[in-house]
Amino acid sequence: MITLCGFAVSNYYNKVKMVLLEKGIPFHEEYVATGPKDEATLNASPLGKVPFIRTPQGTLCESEVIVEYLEAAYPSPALVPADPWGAAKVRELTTFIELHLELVVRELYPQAFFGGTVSESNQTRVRKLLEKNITAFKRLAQFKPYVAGDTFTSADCAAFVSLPLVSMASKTIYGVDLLSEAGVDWKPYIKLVGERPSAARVSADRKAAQEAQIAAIKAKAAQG
Ligand SMILES: N[C@@H](CCC(=O)N[C@@H](CS)C(=O)NCC(=O)O)C(=O)O
Repeated sequence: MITLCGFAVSNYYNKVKMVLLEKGIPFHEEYVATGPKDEATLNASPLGKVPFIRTPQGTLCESEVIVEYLEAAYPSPALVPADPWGAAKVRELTTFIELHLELVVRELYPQAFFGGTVSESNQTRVRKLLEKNITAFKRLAQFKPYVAGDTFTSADCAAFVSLPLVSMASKTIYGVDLLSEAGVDWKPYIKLVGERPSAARVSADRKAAQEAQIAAIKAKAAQG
């Protein structure tokens, strides 16, 4: 049995969870927070990042590596086309979403979601890069109706968890949803994918985890 380690608010955790659910792979979830780590956790994920998985063979970190392992070990239903070209196009999109959109917009999260601040100069630098990268992503993304074309793929698992973050963070920091402003019609796409049972479960679990987090913060504040 596979154990998925991390937490339900993490987009990378949720991408892997969606793949597990889409493939019908039995799995347990184990809550692992980020921050200070014990030796066992660092041996599984040396940067202390989530997600990672525990398997009977050992542990594995880096969400896209995990997704590729799951695709190879549990090929049916396929979330990546069998032909090498189709498979590469799916990976190209996932790389664009995670490396050129999510990793860039992540710099805004401290202020957008966690009550911290991002300096004006960093906000300006990130905006420039995001605008450039979103324009580039628009050239690749198909939305016909799925991000890589007419078939649901693992790139949709990446897009479903990351595109709303690009929109929300940019809207909060700049007052503009940079995805929509660039003409990326992401909302109907997220609605379509959101109707899949895997996506609905991931979203419901994320919402419950976020509500629990907020309740815990309030309870701590009330204690003084
Ligand atoms: N490249 C990693 C990124 C994972 C990642 O950044 N996870 C976040 C949570 S969404 C995390 O663990 N952050 C804590 C940290 O960077 O120390 C992957 O794809 O698994």
